Amino acid sequence: MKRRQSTQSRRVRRAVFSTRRFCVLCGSALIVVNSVAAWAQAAPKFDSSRAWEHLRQMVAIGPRPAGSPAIEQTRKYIKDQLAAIGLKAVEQAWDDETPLGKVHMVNLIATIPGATRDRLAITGHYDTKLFREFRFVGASDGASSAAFLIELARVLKARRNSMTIDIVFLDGEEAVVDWRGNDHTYGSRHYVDVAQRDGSLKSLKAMILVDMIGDRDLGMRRDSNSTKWLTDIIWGQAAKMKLDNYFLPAMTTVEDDHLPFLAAGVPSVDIIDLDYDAWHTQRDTIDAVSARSLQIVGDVLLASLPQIESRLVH
Ligand code: 1BN
Ligand code: ZN
Repeated sequence: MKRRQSTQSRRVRRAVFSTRRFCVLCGSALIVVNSVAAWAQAAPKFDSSRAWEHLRQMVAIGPRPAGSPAIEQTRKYIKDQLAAIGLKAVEQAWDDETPLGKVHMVNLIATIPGATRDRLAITGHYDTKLFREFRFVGASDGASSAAFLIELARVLKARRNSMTIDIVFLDGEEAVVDWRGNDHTYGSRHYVDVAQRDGSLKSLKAMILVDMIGDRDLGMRRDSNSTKWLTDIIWGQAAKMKLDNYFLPAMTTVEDDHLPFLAAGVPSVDIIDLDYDAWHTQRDTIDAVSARSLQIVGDVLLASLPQIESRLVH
């Protein structure tokens, strides 16, 4: 009797145990399924039709040189768009000395939280070069980077980021007169100066710059000034995605907003299409750019982020 009872209770215990094990498995499977579903919902893809609309709106404002009423209007557009996705753009304003006298400039910084305080900055300029002899609206050179960053901010806000991400809209990239001496990269130099002085540069682990990525005939060479490992990750990812006809293996050397970051010791990369025959001409209009080019850069950059994060987060 005793033995029968104990056999029975063993059987019951085994049944309970296996049911429990089944439930535990079931439960964890459910959790996995739910979190995969939440994850899929929470991480939207880069949507170039949204980016295209931002580009169109900024081009419609017209020429947007540093210090102009039109760049003030552009700032309002960027801030409003970021606010609509729940991000606050902090203004970093200053007056800089230029060959044409003092110019009021403003960088916009939107911070997207991540699992660590270590930061990755993703940057681009939103000013256009001042040309008096023709109307320059900078569809690729100015609007493409700003439009791209607004849409990227939307995607990254919904992503689980390993690092804090600063989306930085730089003012004053363009020369006020000529690209020589200090007449260029006002916004990036100012950002790095401030960060060095207030100590926040220490937490900035890398910088990714996008510039002139709208070219409808997109082709971006690797920049020899950029940090090799960052360039390798991004161009390598593009090759894996069979997009190496846009992220070309050929080399070039570019001076741009990444140089002040590199000089301060921040690993940096410039993703730029300088082989753009409308560059600094009145032909840099909406007809010379395409949403598809923005999509390609968005897809490659987002696919590269996990590798960049694992290199930087310990
Ligand atoms: C990029 C877009 N740049 C100016 N507008 C930087 C640059 C200046 C790149 C001179 C190459 C030469
Ligand atoms: Zn330019």
